[in-house]
Amino acid sequence: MTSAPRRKAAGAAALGGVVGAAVGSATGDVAAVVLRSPSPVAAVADAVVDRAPGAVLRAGIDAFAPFTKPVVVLAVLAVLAAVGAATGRRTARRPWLPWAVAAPCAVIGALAAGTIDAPFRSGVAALLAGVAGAVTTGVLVRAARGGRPARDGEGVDAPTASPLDPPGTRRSFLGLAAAGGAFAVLAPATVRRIRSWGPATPPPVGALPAPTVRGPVATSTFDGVVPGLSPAVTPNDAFYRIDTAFIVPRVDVAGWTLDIGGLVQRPRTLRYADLLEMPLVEEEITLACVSNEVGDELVGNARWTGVPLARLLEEAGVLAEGEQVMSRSVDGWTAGFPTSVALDGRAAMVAVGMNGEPLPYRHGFPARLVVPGIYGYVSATKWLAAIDLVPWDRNGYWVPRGWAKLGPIKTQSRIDVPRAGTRLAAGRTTIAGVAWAPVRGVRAVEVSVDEGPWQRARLAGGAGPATWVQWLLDWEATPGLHRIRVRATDGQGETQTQVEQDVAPDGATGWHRVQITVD
Ligand SMILES: Nc1nc2c(c(=O)[nH]1)N[C@H]1C(S)=C(S)[C@@H](COP(=O)(O)O)O[C@H]1N2
Ligand SMILES: [Mo]
Repeated sequence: MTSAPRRKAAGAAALGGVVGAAVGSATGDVAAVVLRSPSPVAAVADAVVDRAPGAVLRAGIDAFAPFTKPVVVLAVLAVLAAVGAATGRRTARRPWLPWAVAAPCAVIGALAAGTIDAPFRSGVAALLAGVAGAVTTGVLVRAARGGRPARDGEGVDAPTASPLDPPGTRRSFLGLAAAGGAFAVLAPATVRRIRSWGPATPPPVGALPAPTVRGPVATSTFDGVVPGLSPAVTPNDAFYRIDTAFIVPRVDVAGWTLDIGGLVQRPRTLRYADLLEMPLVEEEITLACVSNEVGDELVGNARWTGVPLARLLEEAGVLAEGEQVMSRSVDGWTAGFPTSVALDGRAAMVAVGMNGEPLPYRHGFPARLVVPGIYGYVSATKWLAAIDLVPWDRNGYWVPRGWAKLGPIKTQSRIDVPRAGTRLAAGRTTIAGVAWAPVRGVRAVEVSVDEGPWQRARLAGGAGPATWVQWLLDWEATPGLHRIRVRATDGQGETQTQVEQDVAPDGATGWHRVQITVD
């Protein structure tokens, strides 16, 4: 029979293993944020979601939308905690066990993260995670035992603290476990805070000059009509942020220049003041990330102010071999797209303003590129340092990392209201969302409830082809479980495909659907 103190010690060893697993996971996450590689635990969760076998598991995963990802991450953490507990319990007799368990965990994390991006850095992050997990487990199990090595003949369960153990061992175990737990909980959040630390808006650079040309803006929006519907124009502080910068570059405008060069007749260097002296245009343009999953929020619509890129290229005189506009940021990130895209009449610009203000630091102050109709990863360089005209065979940052060379934005529509998984009262309600197909424009949005007929939604008026459009549909909700789907048709009459495709290599496809309950 196991004595009560013995059980207590075994419990402490198990707790040590759980804390070890938590410290390992958190270390992997922190390392990934610092090294700008995918977080190993999140990557494993992604792999589970993407490769979930069988219809049952798939349905289970879908049922948690839009919380699928957090739920699966929690499940992965729960598995790690269970593995940690089992390991901790057995470590007293086998001091090498935490290493033997951490190694395969680290390999799985490295493979999952490394297949998404940055294989080498993913491996380093996973290695650090494994080492941190194993060391923490070892230290805590030893503390739980009062620092005594295992004796021959002792059972699998850790021995108890004996009257001969130094006083305060228990306290030191609890202190160490608490410290490990605190690290695991606080470090991932803290490192993310550091990542966006600092002022959001640049020091006053003076108000931007008024634009001389204004593009179309939505004349009748549905703002304020349905709570939860995305506003027609996304406020700066709510606009999604995607970049590889660990710390937001905070460029001093006094020393900043933009070089336009490469295969051009007249290379040129512009200062911030030079840009502001040129006639500025203002255009509403929807920016979308290629990594945006169907129904997700890596997309936003802003009113951008800037100098037309076509004008800058015409002044520079692009040579025939300058087939690609390759832009580079102050931190060395690059993006390229066909020169013809910049000259086909769309409102591509070097933007200095976002929604009437100078660009916020995190959105590219002092200047960035905005090109309607192509994903950000091939075009929307923030903290712009240079625009080079180059041959087509040169590649921007993400292309050798498995993303498509061309990145036209795919037609997409999203249900904002009701949110997936919510409960509604029966009766008249409104289904609402946004749809985008830049630069083809959105001609129609249709909604289907429970596989029923497609019904035309009402569209907000006047939005240009480069922006998303809000849509609404009134619905008589009847009690029960319902599935709502949406699809958009672009300005060329092409309806968004139902075929589901992952974000890599050139953007997700499929119809957004939400499941809700009506009481
Ligand atoms: N300098 C720099 N610019 C960048 C990136 C980056 O990593 N570094 N990421 C691009 C990507 S992938 C996207 S989707 C958009 C996002 O712009 P936002 O953060 O202003 O929304 O910026 C683009 N510009
Ligand atoms: Mo992106």
